[in-house]
Amino acid sequence: MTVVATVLGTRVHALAQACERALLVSDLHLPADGGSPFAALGHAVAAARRERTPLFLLGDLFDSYVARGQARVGIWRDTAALLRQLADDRVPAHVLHGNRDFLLGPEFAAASGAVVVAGGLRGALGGVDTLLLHGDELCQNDLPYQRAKRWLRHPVTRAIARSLPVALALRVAARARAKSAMVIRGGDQTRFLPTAAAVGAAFATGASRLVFGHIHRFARGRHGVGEYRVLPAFDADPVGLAIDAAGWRPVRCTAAGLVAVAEPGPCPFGN
Ligand SMILES: [Mn+2]
Repeated sequence: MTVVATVLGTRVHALAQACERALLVSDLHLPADGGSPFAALGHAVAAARRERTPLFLLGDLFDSYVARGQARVGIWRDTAALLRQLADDRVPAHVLHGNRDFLLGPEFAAASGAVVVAGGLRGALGGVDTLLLHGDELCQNDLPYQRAKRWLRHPVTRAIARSLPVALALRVAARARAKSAMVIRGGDQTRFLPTAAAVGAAFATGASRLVFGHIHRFARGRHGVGEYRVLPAFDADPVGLAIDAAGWRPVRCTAAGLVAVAEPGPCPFGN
């Protein structure tokens, strides 16, 4: 994929082709047992197939993904098989790396038929120049996280992690999640908000719209001349964003299809 910009260390790739329609969801955190978030992803995939709408998963599809062996077992294999239904129908699916599954690699792309994007994505969605990010890079006040991100994503760390046996990889991931949850509970919550400067850096790419997740808040607002949307955590409420030529609107993914939901308010930004 062609890298067209770098935003706060995140490489932004060009979307290969414009999409008249799109369905975007984020932060599914699919657990090992699948559960209701996996069922809701099934509803999203069914709607995307029915309406031939490209699907974009904006990161943290999985609660954790570390080793390449995971793509052959459990929820990771089942999710790849679910996304494969889209590929079989020639409906494109893109999976952006999140902070919990940035080790998703070519084995998952091969199994699912989805495009795995190691960073952000920019392209025309519903005729509007749109930038998609996971959103962790926007939380510039979370200095311990931003520092850890640098060594966690070092090629040597990644190569070791991706080759771990699955059982060991899952233990390592569970320990990291527990530590992160403790840090988040104990921290000054404004530290975990996107900063206004970071959102400005995203719009400095020239995109008219910005969509991200990561902070698990459902929001929309304006920043300068740009418009942004923040997707909620899909495992808490399976709400995504439907985009077409008429605009962009939040929808809930249900067994009965995509159901419109009320528009949220703006997101507070850190300084
Ligand atoms: Mn995240």
